[in-house]
This record gives sequence, C-alpha cells and structure tokens, in this order.
Amino acid sequence: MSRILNIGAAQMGPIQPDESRASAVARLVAMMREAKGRGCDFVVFTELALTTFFPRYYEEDRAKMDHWFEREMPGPETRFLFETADELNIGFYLGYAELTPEGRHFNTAILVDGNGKITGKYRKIHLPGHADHDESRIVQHLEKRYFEPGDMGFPVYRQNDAIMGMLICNDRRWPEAYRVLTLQGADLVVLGYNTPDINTTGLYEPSYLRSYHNHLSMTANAYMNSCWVVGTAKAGVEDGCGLIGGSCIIQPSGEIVTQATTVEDELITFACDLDMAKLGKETIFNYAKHRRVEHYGRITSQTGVEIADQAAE
Ligand code: ING
Repeated sequence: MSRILNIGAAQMGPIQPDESRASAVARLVAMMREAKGRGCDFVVFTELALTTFFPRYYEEDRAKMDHWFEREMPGPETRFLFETADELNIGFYLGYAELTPEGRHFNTAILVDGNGKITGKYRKIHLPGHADHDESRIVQHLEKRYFEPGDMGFPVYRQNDAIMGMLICNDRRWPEAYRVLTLQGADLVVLGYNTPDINTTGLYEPSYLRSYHNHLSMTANAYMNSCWVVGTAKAGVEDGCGLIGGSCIIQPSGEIVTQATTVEDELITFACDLDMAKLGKETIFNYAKHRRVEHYGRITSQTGVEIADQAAE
C-alpha cells in the first residue's frame, strides 16, 4: 500500500520589520487551517517565519538583535500555532531564530507533530553572507554575524509515515546536505528559504538566475538523492528588499509537481506518494550497490586548489 502524505507548502509574503509576531503567527495559523481544509497532514512553513529577514541589518551591539530571537519554543506568542496543530491534527516544519538558555544563536527549524509536540530540530549549517559590515554590498547579509553554524549535523526523523530531514535555505545549494540525509534513508526533505531577488554583493548576476538556481538546487538534488523536496519561500518586498518566491513541491524524479505563482501568502499542496522514492533508491541511486566511496581517493576538508597544487609537486 502506498504511503501518501498530503503536504502543504505555506509560502509567506513579506514580514515587515514592524510586524508583530502575533500577526505573523496569525498568518501561519490561517494557512495551517487552509491546509487542513485542503486535506493536508503536514505543512512546511518557511525560514525565519516569525520575523523579517533581520540579517539584512547591521548592528554593532549584537545583543540589540536578540529581540528577533525566540528564547522558548513554543513561547507565549507562538503557542497558538502549536495549539492549532493539536486541534487540527496536522504536523509542521517551522523556521525561526533560536536563542538558547546558554546564550547561543542559531537559525533553526523544528518538526512538530499532530499533537503540537516538537519531534525534531535542525540548526542551519551553511550560513551565507558575512560577519562584519560590508560597505560594498547593496544589502547586508549578516547571517555569519548573528548565527553560529548548526551543531546538530543533519538528523532524520520518522514522522507522518516518512523518513524526514530538514534543511534551511542556503543548505539546499550544497549536495552533501541531501546526501547525508538520504544516506540515513530520508525520502522527504523539507526546507524554508529567504532568498534575495538580486545578488546583494553588487556583482552582476542576471536576476532570472535567482529563481533558476533556486529550483535547480532542489530539483537536481531530489533526483540525485531520490527523495521528495519541499521548498517554502518567504517572498515579496521586505523593507524595500526583494525576496524570490517559487515555493515548490518536487517528486523524486526531480520534477516540480506544484509551485507558487505569487509572492504573497500562498498555500500549495500535493498528495505525495512517498514510495515514489523507492525507484531511485533501489535502482540508479542504490548507494549500497553503486556508490563507491572507497574508490573516491583522498577526501579532505582542503579546497581543490590545495590538493591540485600538492599533486603538482
Ligand atoms: N539566503 C540565500 C540563499 O542561499 C544566497 C543566500 C542567495 C546565497 C543566492 C547564494 C546565492 O538562498 C539564505 N538565507 O541563505
């Protein structure tokens, strides 16, 4: 019998800097209710789904940015979302900025089950951008200033009949991330993203490439790892800064089965047959039969240039 998981990707439109968490949570709850009404068992929200993308702002005193972070999850302003999940018996992925009791800062995502209980956590490993103010940039991208790299590796969780892994935004551009998850059996990878619609370094990049690379990163890795991929955007113009949309649900063949067409709050849904992952996992991407790590040669953390130079010696 096929394992059908009815999934919703709940794309968010912009969250302006002065929008309250209560307002953002109300928008998430509305899409959760819409997802339930459309038969969903699980809904994927986005990265930093409770606030504006605050790493675009430079603050000398990092402590002054702590108000963008959640000290507890659920907390007073987010409990409503968890209570609604319990009421509707629907699970979800939620991205947010985490401030731990020890004072550590992470770009975090959690899995929550249909009883409103947290069943899994992931902390973003690939932090793009920079740590200090970069005056050459059109817009700052200070994730390296405000977050530590994740310290949990890439865990997988059995939930809603799936083996589910989480990524966050820039992680989706790194093939290793999907491979580590699918080496653990993942047949579903869920992620949120906040992606500027221009190259904020000021280097020229045709803007259409932003959307092309977004889908390329996820579709190629869905195929090469034979897994479903759900990518959910925070989209639209936040404080004058554009973010791409393009939220989508991708089947293990690498084909997009549904995608968002706006840059607003928009729910897309699909009845995902998780067993579609079996074809690739049992044939072309059967790691046990065909993957030959022992023949890959020296794998080090060095960059290719260092290795090539050494080879030339
Ligand atoms: N945002 C962007 C992302 O990886 C980025 C940053 C965009 C890096 C385009 C490289 C190219 O989608 C986050 N939040 O990671």
